Amino acid sequence: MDVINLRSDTQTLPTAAMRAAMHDAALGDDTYDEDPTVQKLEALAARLLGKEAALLCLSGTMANLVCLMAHAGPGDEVLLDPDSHIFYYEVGGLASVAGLMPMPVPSHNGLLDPGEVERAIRARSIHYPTPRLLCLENTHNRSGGRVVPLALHQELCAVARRHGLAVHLDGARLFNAAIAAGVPAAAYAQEVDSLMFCLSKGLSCPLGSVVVGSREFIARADHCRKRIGGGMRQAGVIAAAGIVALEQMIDRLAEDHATARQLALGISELPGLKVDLRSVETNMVYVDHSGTGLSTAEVVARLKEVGVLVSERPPAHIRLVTHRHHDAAVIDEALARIRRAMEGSRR
Ligand code: TLP
Repeated sequence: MDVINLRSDTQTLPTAAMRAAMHDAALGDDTYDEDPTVQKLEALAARLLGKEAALLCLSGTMANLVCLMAHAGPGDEVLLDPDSHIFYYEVGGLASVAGLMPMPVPSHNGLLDPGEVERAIRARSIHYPTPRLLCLENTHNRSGGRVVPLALHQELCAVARRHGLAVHLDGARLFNAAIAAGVPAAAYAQEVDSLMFCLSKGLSCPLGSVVVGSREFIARADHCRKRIGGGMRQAGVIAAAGIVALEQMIDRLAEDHATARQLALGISELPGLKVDLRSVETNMVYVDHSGTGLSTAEVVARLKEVGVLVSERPPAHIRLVTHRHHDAAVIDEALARIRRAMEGSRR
């Protein structure tokens, strides 16, 4: 039985074109600024997003951290959603490595409210840390891959600017957001001081995330990356796959959105399982399993027995993420297996 792996789009493997490009990549020492393939990827990313410069990092977590460090110093305050990836999943690097003070502003279904953000920005005072940065996330992971509409994104950035804050966008899946919103990714990028996007998710690279910003910001980010041990040598082997991703893999993300919808519609017909179909805007499906009477771990284990791998979002949800390895036929098979697993029958 072939396993259907829907735990994350991070599970994607590099394409044949990526492997060939990695094999053939021209290489040099990137710490000397001498890797031509890294330079090509960074120039391509900067151009695509309408920014002056770019910086390749090893992971999305590293890219976010480098941006936090480049924007703000120990004791400064960062406004962000407690459900954001930076706050929730990045091991507290914000505090432990960058020394920053989080000011949580909760989102509603992945969307921050500009008025609530504005009210959370405190006046400069001897008593308060200095607010320096607003962090945004698009698509918003913990709300089910929801898209922040461009107009709201613009409003949030305007609030930050009015109060002298910089804006960082965690755009791990920014191209999913842009495709779903029907606007160029550069339209989102234009509003922010820094953004990072991941090559290693739906775009199928084995690793790598890219930060874009002004030349001056990227020079600072480069320094911060080095400080946390992220200076690289012949990183063209990574960058080569990234170039293929940007040239060949962006448009097809729409297929993952279609299979996510197919999956969501199918699951919502199964007894005990609930999906808020409005939340399925990109490639993620969060399923409320509370109607089954099973714990999240039990649901995940049952699905694993029928060869469907999903992520736990306890206490009441599992997360399924679609990606290029699973087309509509595989999703039909996944639905059949999920039905069987939830009926309690085993293969
Ligand atoms: N997200 C992963 C897990 O960590 C949850 C996933 O499977 O979705 N920002 C966002 C919005 C992300 O979703 C992720 C990864 C990251 C940053 C971090 O990227 P990596 O894993 O490359 O450090």
